[in-house]
Amino acid sequence: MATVSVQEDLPPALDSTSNPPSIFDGTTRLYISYKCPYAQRVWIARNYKGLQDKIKLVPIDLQNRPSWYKEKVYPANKVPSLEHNNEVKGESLDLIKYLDSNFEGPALIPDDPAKREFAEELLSYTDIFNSSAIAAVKGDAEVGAPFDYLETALSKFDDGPFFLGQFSLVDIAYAPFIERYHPLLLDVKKYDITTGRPKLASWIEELNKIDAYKQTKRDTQELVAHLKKRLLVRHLKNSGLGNVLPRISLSNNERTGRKAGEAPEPQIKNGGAIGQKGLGIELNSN
Ligand SMILES: N[C@@H](CCC(=O)N[C@@H](CS)C(=O)NCC(=O)O)C(=O)O
Repeated sequence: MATVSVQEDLPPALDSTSNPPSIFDGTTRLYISYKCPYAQRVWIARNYKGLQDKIKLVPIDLQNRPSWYKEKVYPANKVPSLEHNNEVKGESLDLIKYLDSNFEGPALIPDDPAKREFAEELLSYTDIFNSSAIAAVKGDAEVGAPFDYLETALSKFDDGPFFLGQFSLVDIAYAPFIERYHPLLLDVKKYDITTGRPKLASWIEELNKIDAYKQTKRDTQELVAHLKKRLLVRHLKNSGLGNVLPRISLSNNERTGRKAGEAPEPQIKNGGAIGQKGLGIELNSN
């Protein structure tokens, strides 16, 4: 279903020097980090349901986090979290369901029981998918398996290009991660997850036409550079060189969430550190 496209001016991220919003004043707030794929899920759901005026985005700079976030908003100190009806809730998969059940806008889950059952199966696979894909990036596992799973899943319903045919919360759950793994695996392993997977290729193409998602997308080069930078930092830490690492400063883009090109991320030239076994990578990068 088509939704009204609203192009928002994205607010700058709040950091340790920022005052808190007036918490529990009746405003519904979605706390995110512009670079967090988990937060991105809820951001996409909010946009798709056309809730831009009802749910205020509050981006947080996780690397220079305001202390009030943990103290007053969300003791788990993670994003995403949603302040609604004098309560704060977390966990991205719970939140996308919560938005769907408690707010107006196009439904994110179809009524068809078979599709609902399949949705649960696919949602419960997301963590396994992520660990398998991370292991693949690190070189600890065969790259293809998690993406083969998605290709097969995309063949189940043929009334549209998405996991349940029409766009749903399952697509939202996977989109931010595919957005990262696709270019990262191309860059690090020269592995194209769409080769030999026509359904996945078409899913990515169709996803990129959804405004609610497009507005949350990070610049690809910036994402890849950021993830590689984290790989390198982790590698240096693991090799005992962490104490000589300079503090990594955020680019302007990272602070404001502005799209790419305006202040390019420094490129990591040390390709040799990438892809070695045992390198850590967190796609839930701050
Ligand atoms: N299971 C959580 C994961 C959320 C998460 O790990 N968020 C990261 C950023 S992408 C975070 O807030 N990290 C901060 C920290 O762990 O201190 C969800 O699905 O919402």
